[in-house]
Amino acid sequence: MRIHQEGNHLSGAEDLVPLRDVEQVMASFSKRFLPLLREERDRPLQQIVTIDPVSEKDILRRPLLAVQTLNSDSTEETGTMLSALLDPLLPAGKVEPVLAIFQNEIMGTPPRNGAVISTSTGTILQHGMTGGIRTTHVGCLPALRKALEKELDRFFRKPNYRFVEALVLASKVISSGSVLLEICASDDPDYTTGYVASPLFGYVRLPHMKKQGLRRGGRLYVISPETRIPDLLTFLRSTPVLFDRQSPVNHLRTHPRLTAIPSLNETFSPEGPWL
Ligand code: PML
Ligand code: MG
Repeated sequence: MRIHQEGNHLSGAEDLVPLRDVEQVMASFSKRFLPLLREERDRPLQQIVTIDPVSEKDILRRPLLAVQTLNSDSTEETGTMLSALLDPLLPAGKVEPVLAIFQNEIMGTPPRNGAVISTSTGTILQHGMTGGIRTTHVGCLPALRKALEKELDRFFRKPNYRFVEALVLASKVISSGSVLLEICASDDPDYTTGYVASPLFGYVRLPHMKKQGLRRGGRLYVISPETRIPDLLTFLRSTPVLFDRQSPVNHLRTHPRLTAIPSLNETFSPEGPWL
């Protein structure tokens, strides 16, 4: 379910659920968006519902990325850490050009409907440059989603209500095997936490990714040189991926400023069948 205003994406929610749960999930998404739809505004919003039936045999099952969080009190501290995280993920000398793309194309222009893609050497790909690439067809086992949501207030400073959906999306993007890293800042002016996702560090939550009140944000996917772009786009846009388990933290690269959160990582074991 997506909420648009004159073709611009404002908010969205999606899941991969058995047929018998569709009605209930739709009702819960509608309830979530009702306050937004009721807000008074000069231009009306559109509520767009898409139901895309997929066969169970086509669903890939994957573990979520492991989660770490940065302890930071300012955008300056977070900026320094962002460069330190990108350094081992990119070829020598490419941190600056990639961060410049993030600053110019994501933080320097009005929000797009999806992600921008660049190569690890700092070239922007034209695919979806205007509207951006939207990653869809993701889901998370309900018990796993609940287990994650239960832990949030214990470990994260608020606001944190966007965390689980961002983790699910980033986990799909990185599971493609072609995306070396993703950098994200929310376009919500009141939500200042962002993240960097990568196979090496997992999902690193970054408080103070941007200043409060800034209506700018979005996602940058940085891909490896061997990437076959059409295959990547097909995977991101239409391959159904269900996240059904957490990831162990023991394979993660970490850093003295990062805290890995075990209970968001390896404690969950699914109960019973999904279907
Ligand atoms: C978005 O608004 O779509 C981005 C959400 C980023 C969530 C970061 C977090 O809370 O971990
Ligand atoms: Mg968003």
